[in-house]
Amino acid sequence: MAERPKADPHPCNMRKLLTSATCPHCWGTFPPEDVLWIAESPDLTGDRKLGENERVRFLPTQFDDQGFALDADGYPCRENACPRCHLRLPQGNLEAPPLFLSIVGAPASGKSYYLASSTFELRKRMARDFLINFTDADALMNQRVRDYENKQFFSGDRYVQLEKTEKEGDLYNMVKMGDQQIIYPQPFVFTAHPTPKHPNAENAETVARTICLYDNAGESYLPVQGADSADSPVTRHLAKSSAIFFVFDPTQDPRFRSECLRVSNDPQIQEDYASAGFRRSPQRQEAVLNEMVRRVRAYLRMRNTELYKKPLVIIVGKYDVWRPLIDSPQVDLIVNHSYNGRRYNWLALKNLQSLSAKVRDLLLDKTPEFVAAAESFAKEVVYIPTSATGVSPTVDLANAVNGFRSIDLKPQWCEIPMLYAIARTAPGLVPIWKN
Ligand SMILES: Nc1nc2c(ncn2[C@@H]2O[C@H](COP(=O)(O)OP(=O)(O)OP(=O)(O)O)[C@@H](O)[C@H]2O)c(=O)[nH]1
Ligand SMILES: [Mg+2]
Repeated sequence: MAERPKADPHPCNMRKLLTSATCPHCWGTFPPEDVLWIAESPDLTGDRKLGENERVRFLPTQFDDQGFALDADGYPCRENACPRCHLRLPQGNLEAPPLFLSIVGAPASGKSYYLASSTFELRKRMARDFLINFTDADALMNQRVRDYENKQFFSGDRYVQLEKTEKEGDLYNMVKMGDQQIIYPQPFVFTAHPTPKHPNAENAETVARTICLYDNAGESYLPVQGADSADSPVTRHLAKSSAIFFVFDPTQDPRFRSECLRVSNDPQIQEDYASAGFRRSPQRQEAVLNEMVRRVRAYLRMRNTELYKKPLVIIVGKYDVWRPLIDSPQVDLIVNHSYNGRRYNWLALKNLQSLSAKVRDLLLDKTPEFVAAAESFAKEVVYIPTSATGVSPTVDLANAVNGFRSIDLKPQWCEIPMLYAIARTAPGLVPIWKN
């Protein structure tokens, strides 16, 4: 019998890998050939960092014909793990450069709703408008954000609400590093790569990105002892971020609120908001921004006067409440133009900048200290209004919060902050129309 041609066994020789990969859990960097494999055999359990219920992590010595590692029981394995923290690692993290995007904001500012609406919109719009496949790098790791999306957009005419993000629980992973138990936040990882009709389809390998997002509890961003520490480094993704999103909630500022009361009946801006079940941050939003600035400067060893060089996007949320406070809000942020004889969609930079200037003027009027704090930290600050829901939450007759119905939701501009961050920091994926 003719001998079967031997496939080169090591997976690193079978697909194009980065020279250095970054773990989305512990942010450690390592050469992809050091990646661990997770045993498939049900009998191989117990990991010194993750505990006895986790399957064994190992550095393989044997591979099957297709390049998959074989565990000690001879089972071909499919899943990888970080050599530093041993947590599960999507394959995309070995293949496409990571794009970390941090979503910062005070408690109840709307981070979780924004996250769900933005990923839900991006899944549709990236494919339809920008010929980009935006998809889960690992469906299991993204389960929480998929649950948020399902609740928000597939609950029909039932009233639903997203729960407050907790500071502990199943959104965190415990890892034993030496003698210490470290708590890492669960990352949500997406891959964004050109589809065959994208103008950069030929360069898919170089322009593709692995996008890493987190849903922190607002309390983790407050300037209080222990909110982020060596054994609970829950906001240290800030050090890796390509762009920072700060979710500013106008309904949490008394100066904005009195203006909003003229134009909206949203229950969050009413006197009895707490008895209806709504929350507000115990600290002012500019204090939360200043604390973020302090952490970023410390992690990146920046001097106090040094400007942050990556984009700081101020997401001014709950736009449905304060929309009437800026004039001519109708503007196209995505435009269609031709390139090399074919028509494509572009992010309209000039329109975005003029919208940003209007929102900045409003913030400067109502919360000048917030604008000053943002602009004395980052060189590039852009203000983007978004509404995760397009409508206000409802309360029932007994004045208890009902939440939202999927059939009523009309998110506005939730995809724009990420499109902007991708366009500015990952060249070749989302085109920018500059005129
Ligand atoms: N009107 C309006 N309300 C919103 C919108 N997005 C969120 N909310 C309300 O804001 C409240 C807080 O939203 P969350 O997304 O849970 O806030 P968060 O920042 O994740 O809060 P933590 O998890 O505590 O940090 C919810 O009760 C929602 O009803 C929006 O686009 N419009
Ligand atoms: Mg939340």
